Amino acid sequence: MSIEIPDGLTELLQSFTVEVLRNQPGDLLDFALQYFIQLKENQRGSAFDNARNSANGRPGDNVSSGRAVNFGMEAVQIDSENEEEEDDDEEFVAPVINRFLRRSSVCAEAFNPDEEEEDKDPRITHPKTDEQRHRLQEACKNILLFKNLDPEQMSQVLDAMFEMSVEAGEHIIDQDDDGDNFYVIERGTFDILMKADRVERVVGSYDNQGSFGELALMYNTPRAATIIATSVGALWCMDRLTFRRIIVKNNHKKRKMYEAFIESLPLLTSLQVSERMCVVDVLSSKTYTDGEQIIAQGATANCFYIVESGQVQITMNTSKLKKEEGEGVEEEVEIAMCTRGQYFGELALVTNKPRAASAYAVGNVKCLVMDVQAFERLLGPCMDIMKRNIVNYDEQLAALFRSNTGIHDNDTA
Ligand code: 1OR
Ligand code: 1OR
Repeated sequence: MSIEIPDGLTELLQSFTVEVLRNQPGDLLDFALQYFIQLKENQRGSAFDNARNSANGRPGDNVSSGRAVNFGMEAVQIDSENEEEEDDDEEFVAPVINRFLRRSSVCAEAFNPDEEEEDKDPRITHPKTDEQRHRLQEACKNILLFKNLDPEQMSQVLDAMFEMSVEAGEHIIDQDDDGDNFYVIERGTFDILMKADRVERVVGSYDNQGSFGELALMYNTPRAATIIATSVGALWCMDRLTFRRIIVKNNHKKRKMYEAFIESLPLLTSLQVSERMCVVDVLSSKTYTDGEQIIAQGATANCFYIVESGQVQITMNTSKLKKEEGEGVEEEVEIAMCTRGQYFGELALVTNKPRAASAYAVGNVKCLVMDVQAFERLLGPCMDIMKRNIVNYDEQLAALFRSNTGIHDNDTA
């Protein structure tokens, strides 16, 4: 008796196996679940993708062959000028994400350096005056994506960047376009707009700092949002090839380094494996010395923190805890201590208010830091856990407030 092998089974299993080998997931079952769900989602969205891809002159995916989901996208296309053994069929792999359902979690394994030839591309250098280089260094000082680069990589980044002036109203990026450059803001304000059900609305903004345009380059997806200048401004731009050669390659290392730690975080349990890896892509590690202030109460919030090592003391100014200020000198009291795996700095981002407390390093501390845009984009599914904690803060604050003002629950009796 012969057993009939259903059409497509071999290809389906083959492509799944390739993805497993490429990604080496910690949890195979979770990965398989996600892989096949995305395959199904892509199948549903393929009519749109195929139309769009053919408009772009790009081959659409052959969903039925089981090649539609590729977490290790674009191992072949990038740096392709020097790759002779490139296979036409593999030239372009469509984005994994269903743009309409899961827009907020654009993510995938972006690069496999083992499959790429080291540094074959000519380095791109845009000559700069000392004054320009100084301004560029200032603008790049706080860019999280650059934080983990070694000095040689950083110098290549600075060499490759070029300046661009912008006018108010200018579209720097249009949603759904292909990605060309990554941008660092030197000055100016910019709106972030996204389309949902054909209606475009402002979902965020940049105010004279930060960077954008990394997602399309990291994951080879269409631009996830539109970015419009709302004032005159200046940007530093980095071409796609340099971005991939340096930043994406560095992210690959980061994934290996932080995979186990990220998997262990209770906060991120609601995220799928590949989403957790995308969290790693946007995190950067910052170190603080004993007593150094990480967050200042009352300040505007830009970042979210996870303690990687050491302890972080959270303190609050006593005026916040007392009904009557007045007589005494204000002091800061400890309200919490965060250790490895715990997070802080979420409250101001969730409530859109200034920082509720300060944070200080106790001894040497390492934190993983994420900017507000990435926080909003990636941590939506973790919001329930955060909100439960925020309710705790409120209860504790109310209790402290009562004890400092002599008001007790049973006083009312
Ligand atoms: P890109 O290459 O896709 C558009 O081009 C850029 O907008 C994108 O990279 C990011 O750098 C930037 N969701 C997606 N992209 C965002 C977001 C965002 N914010 C900034 N960009 N958000 C999720 C909204 C559900 C956050 C909004 C605050
Ligand atoms: P943030 O963005 O406001 C300060 O910056 C961070 O301190 C805050 O987010 C929280 O992540 C963290 N009340 C308010 N914020 C707290 C608290 C807290 N604990 C830690 N943070 N309370 C302590 C509850 C054990 C209540 C205060 C009495």
